[in-house]
Amino acid sequence: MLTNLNNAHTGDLVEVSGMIHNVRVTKWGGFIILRKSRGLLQTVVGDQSQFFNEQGEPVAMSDLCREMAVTITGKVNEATIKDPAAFYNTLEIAVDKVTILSRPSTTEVVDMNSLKFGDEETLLRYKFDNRQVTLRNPRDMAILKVQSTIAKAFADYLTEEGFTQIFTPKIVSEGAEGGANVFKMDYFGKQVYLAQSPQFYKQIGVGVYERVFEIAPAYRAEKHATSRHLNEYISLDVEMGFIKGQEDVMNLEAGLLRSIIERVGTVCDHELKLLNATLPVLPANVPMWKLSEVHEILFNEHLTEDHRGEDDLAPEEERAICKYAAEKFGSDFVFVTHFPSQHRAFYAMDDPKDPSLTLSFDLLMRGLEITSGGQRIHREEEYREKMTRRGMNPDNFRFYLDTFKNGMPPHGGFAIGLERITACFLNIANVKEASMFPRDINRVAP
Ligand code: AMO
Repeated sequence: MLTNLNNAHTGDLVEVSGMIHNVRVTKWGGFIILRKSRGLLQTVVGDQSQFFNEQGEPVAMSDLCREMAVTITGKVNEATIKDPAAFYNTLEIAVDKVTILSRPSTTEVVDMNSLKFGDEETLLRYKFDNRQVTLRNPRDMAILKVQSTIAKAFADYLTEEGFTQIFTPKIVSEGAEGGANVFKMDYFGKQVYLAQSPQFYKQIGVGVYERVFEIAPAYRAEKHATSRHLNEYISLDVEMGFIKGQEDVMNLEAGLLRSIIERVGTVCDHELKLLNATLPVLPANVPMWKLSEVHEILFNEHLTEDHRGEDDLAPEEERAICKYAAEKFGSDFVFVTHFPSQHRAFYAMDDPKDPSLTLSFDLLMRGLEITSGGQRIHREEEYREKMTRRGMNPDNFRFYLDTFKNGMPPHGGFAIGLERITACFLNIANVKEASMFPRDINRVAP
C-alpha cells in the first residue's frame, strides 16, 4: 500500500486506498475523487476501468457513491489540478480497477462537500450537529491539521529546550484559577471539580524537573456563548524554574512561537493555501506595554473609548492594540504586562516596585488573548499572606503549599489556548471551528 504518493511515482502502477469524496460521471468515463489524510486525490475513469464490489463481483461505475471505502489501482500521471482542496495537485491516477471495501448504510450521506446555508450561524449549527461526518470536509480537515502541527511543534521545541512533558489530573479538589467558572462534580459523595488549568501541578512539576509542559484539556464553566470561549479547551501549558524575571518566560514564549510559525509554514503549505491564511508575523522585538500604557495609547490615539483605570483589557482594546501594533510595528503579537493584583489569580507574584500590580502578562495575537502567564510566588509565607488577604483558606490548598514549604526555585510559566492560537493562525472568527468536538453551553454531543 502506497502511503506517500508523489510525482516520483509518475508512470508507475500504484495501489491507493481512500474514501470516495465525490464521483463525477462524464460522457467518456469520469472522475472518482478520493479523500486521503491530507486532502483530495483525483482519479480518472476511462473505458478500460473495472469496478468490483466487496465480494469481488464486477459492478458498474454508477454503483459507486460518496463515502465508500475503496482501493484503486492505476497508473500515476502528471496533471494540474486547480481545486485547492486537492492535496495531490500535480498528479492524478488513471484507474485500472476499483474495489469497494465498505459502503455507507444510507444513500443520503451527510452533505459536507457543499455546505451552503443562508447564514453563518445556521451553517455552524449544522456542521457541529453533524460534526462526526462534517469533519471530513477538506476545510475542517485542514484546520485541525494545522492545530495538530502547532501542538507537535510546541512539544518538539520544549523537549529540545530541556522540558519534560507531564500528565496531571483533571479531577481536582480545588479550582486553581478562582472565580465562578469551575465545574462541580460528585466524586463518590464528595464535591470535586474539573481542573480549570494544571496550574498547581505544573508548578509542582518545576520542583521535580525544573522545566515542564503539558498538553491537556482544561474546563471552564463559562455560561455565556461567545466566539472566544469553550467550556472544554486544550491548554498548552509551560512552567520553568530558575527564572530571573518574567522576561525569561516571555522570551521563551517568543522563541517557541517562532518555531511553531516556522513549522506550520513548512508542513502546512497546502492547508494555509486552502484556508487562504497567511502566517503571522513575529518580529525580533515583540511590542510590549504595561496594561496602563495600553489604556493610555488607545485613548490618546482615539482608537477606543476611555478605559484608563480599568483593571483588564476590554475586547475592543484587544482588537485595537493589535491593529495598532500591526500597523506601527509590523507585529501580529503584543505582550501586555503588569495586570493589577486583584484581577490576577493568587499565585501571581506581586511587583516589588508596586505591589498593587503583578509580574504577569497576556499575549495577544491578531486581536485575541491567546496566553496568560507570569512569574509565580515561590515562598510559602507569601502564599499564606496573599490567600488570607483574599479570604481564601490556606488549609484547603495544603498539598500545594506543602510544595513551597519543601523548597521551590523562582519560577514562572504560561498557557496558550490551542483552539485560540489555531483560530488566530487561520483568521477563523469562531474558536469552536478550531475544536474537533466543541463543548459550549448548548452542546455536549457529538
Ligand atoms: P488563563 O485563564 O488566562 O490562564 O488561560 C490561559 C489561556 O487559555 C485559553 N483559554 C480559553 N480558551 C478557550 N475557551 C476558554 N473558555 C478559555 N479560557 C482560557 C486562552 C487563555 O489565554 N494558569 C493560567 C496560565 C498561566 O499563568 O500559566 C491560566 O489558565 O488562550
